[in-house]
Amino acid sequence: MTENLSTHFNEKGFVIAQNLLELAEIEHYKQALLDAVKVRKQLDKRQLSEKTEYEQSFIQCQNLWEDFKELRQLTFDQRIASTAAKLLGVDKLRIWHDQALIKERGGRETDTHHDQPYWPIKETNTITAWIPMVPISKDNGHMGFFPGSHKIKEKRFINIFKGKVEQEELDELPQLKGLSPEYVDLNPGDVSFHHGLTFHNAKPNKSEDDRPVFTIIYFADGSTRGSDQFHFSVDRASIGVGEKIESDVTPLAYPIQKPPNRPKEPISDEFVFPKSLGLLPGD
Ligand SMILES: O=C(O)CCC(=O)C(=O)O
Repeated sequence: MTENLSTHFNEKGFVIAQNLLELAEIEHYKQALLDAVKVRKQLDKRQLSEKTEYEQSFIQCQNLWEDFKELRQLTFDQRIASTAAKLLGVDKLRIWHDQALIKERGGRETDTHHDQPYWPIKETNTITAWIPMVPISKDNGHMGFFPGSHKIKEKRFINIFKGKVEQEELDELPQLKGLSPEYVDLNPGDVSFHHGLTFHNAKPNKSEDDRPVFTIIYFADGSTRGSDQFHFSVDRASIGVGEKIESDVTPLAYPIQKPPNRPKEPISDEFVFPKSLGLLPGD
């Protein structure tokens, strides 16, 4: 990885690693992702218009690495994880969770937010790899990042789960003062990385096709639970406030020789086959 990527990431809170993965790999993972989402969403028969506003931004399925072996290879890919570690400037990373984010054709924008307040992790050494399976442009939900917004270390919980976020709420955020989002177009094989404190959003999907994306969220090994806010990544393993977040639900992601086994205690059916959204902050 070049120094330039780190410099860009430190300055702006996001960066694009071009051609990190091969096109043939992306074709393979795209099919694996679509198959996995089909299984996970088999009980959800709703049309886009019948979903909540939050769900109209994307179909979301988390911790696919646990029950889809092919995607486990991607979640624990060392090219992606080593880039994430270098960008954060840490030696070891753990998985917080992975997820599919499929912005359906006709899907609405993703409201402006930053991610860290959704996670009860005290330290803010967190980063997301956003891996598109198709070309991404202004027409199908490209992401926009507020450059430098990660430098203000204050966490602000923006409740995107309840529906459209009002502009007045965003206008009050010190992190966004004087900033406009930088929108990024990506090709399959490119991976974008954003810091957990970087504010971002995504445009609606006005194209004729769904926008399949896979994301992997990492945190620095040694991080601790910061509050009792519910999150499956800590509550499944009964990690208490103040304790180190280390369990088979959030295994080491870098450096490793091979992907880990799935957690001993499987995720519940309610999580795996939700009839609608659940288990998110704000529910
Ligand atoms: O894919 C999107 O539309 C939004 C992604 C996002 O908010 C994230 O990965 O943190």
